[in-house]
Amino acid sequence: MYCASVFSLVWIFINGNSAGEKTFQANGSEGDFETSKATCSQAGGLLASPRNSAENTAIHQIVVRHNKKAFIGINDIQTEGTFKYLSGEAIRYSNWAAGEPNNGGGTEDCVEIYPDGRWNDRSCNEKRLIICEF
Ligand code: 291
Ligand code: CA
Repeated sequence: MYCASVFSLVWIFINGNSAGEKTFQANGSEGDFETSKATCSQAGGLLASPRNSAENTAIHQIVVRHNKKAFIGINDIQTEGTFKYLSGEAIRYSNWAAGEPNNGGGTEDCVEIYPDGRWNDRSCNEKRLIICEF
């Protein structure tokens, strides 16, 4: 195995941004929901989409490291109150903050993850840390 791959695996292990088959990465850049989705897709990945608590924890750690909230690949753009992955599949795992989702102002269809790992529905037009999964 090449040195770079070994270092990458060590880095992922130390920083804990891997869960199961997935690795999660951020480079500090920010964007609204559409920009975040496009950025990850251009990089050959997907906007980070936690499907269980291990994945959520890995994403949470990146949010803490950068001290910036991030969008996740979950929204209720299509049907208010029904949160789905980018694939269109309905979510089964969630980690909402108390009182969320509340569709504040009637315009909150995207989901941000807070520095405590909990989720809040929020306007898709906010700019957030871009975290991709590969
Ligand atoms: C409150 C809560 C959240 C909501 C958020 C936004 C703020 O959190 O009601 O559910 O998503 O407000 O409505 O939007 C703007 N424009 O400030 C405040 C943050 C901790
Ligand atoms: Ca909200």
